Amino acid sequence: MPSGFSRRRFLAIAGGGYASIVLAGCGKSAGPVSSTRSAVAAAERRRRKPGASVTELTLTAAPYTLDLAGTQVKTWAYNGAVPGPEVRLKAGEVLRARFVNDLPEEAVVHWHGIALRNDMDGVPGVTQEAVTPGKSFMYEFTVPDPGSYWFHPHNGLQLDQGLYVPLIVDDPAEPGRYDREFTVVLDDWVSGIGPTPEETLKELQGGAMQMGTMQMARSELLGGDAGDVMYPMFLMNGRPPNDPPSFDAKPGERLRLRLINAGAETAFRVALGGHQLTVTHTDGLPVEPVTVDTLLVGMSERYDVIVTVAGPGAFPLAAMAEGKSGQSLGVVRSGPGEAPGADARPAEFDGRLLEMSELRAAASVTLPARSVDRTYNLELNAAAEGYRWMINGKSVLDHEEVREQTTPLKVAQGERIRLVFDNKSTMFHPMHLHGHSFQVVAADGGAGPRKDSMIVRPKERISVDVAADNPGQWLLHCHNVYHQASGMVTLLSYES
Ligand SMILES: [Cu+2]
Repeated sequence: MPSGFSRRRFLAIAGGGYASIVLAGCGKSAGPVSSTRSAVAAAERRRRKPGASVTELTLTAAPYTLDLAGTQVKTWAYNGAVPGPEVRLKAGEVLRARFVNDLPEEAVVHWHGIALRNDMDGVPGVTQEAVTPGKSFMYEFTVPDPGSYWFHPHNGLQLDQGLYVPLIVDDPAEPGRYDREFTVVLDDWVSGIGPTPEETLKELQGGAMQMGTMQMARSELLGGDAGDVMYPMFLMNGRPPNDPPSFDAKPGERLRLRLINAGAETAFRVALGGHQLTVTHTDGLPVEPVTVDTLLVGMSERYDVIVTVAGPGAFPLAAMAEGKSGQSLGVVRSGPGEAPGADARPAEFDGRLLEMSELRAAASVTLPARSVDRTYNLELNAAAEGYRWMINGKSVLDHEEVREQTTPLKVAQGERIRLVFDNKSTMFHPMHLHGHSFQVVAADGGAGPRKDSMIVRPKERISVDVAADNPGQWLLHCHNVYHQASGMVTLLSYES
């Protein structure tokens, strides 16, 4: 898309179109709170503590050759690694990141799960102009909440390249009841060894389910259809199962594993052979701990788990591509012993599975009880023809047209909003809201976990509550990148 077109659209949203509103002033204006409005700056001022320290980094996205157990594959990466080198800071600090786009196409950076100022959210045509090749953009925002986050592009299908980086925000008051921690990033991989993401999307649009690379993946756990793209490989921390990453520890130690699904189209079922997993955080925020054998991690979701290391020995940390063929693998090593094989399958996969219904937000992050001001139903469905995905019957291919082509979900600052995800399709959708962490409404009406991404299975209806405390224009979309690129996008719009 010519950047001139993009720029014109962006200006319409960010300022020009609402110039009369801004000029009217006097606080009685009505209209969208654009990314450039003073409410966004005011929200940032409330978050920023005087003297907050600043973490600076340069983030370069560029073509990159990744070594997969001796096979060189061409992909794209941040700062010359897949995943990109982990970024760490403390809650309350400021992140100042200069993004340099050395890719051959437009790009941005979206800071997934962070409750940041809207104009730094990295959505092309909505919160900023896309960064053209050779150009750069300075992101600067306060990072308010501790937890496990990550960042990635928000342009087309770029996420199905190697463009992802964990962003870990430490809690200055962390109780630290663990001895070591590891970040574990899962990914479905095709770059350099199969069709490009664009070719894959074309095949999907051509209805090419029978062509061989694509066939129906099935999973009871996901309620049926588990995906359309059969990936040739799955990675853990950028490494294939025949060259797994090693997580070294001592017997009896408590490990915190930060599980991040950076995959574009695959949910993973995770288990550690010979161990149980105590779930402590969902999408960065704490829950009342629940101990299970295995759990499902949807695209863009994060789960933090604590394990007490058995051993001495070498234990498979396996992430099965749910409903598909293959897995990603790592090794928790607490002593000598033969490494598990690439297809090691922990018995725990068939053990006790984490259910969303047993999770409760920790008291420290539970939203205060109050009445709901507005409820929005979001019907998730496929178009009758072609490979098009819809929210409430609307399909948006370009983010910059989301305001025109959907009915934005209007909210006012200070309100409590209920979103009801109603999946009428035959496939699961990991639904993601930008700039907020919602609270899942439990079956008894109580407080479920806080999350920013939520798997909604076929025939499921799931309600989540949002405290509207972060003004701006926020995308709400499916995190299956092929669904997102095929229309499954809408907008939460603060109005004043
Ligand atoms: Cu979807």
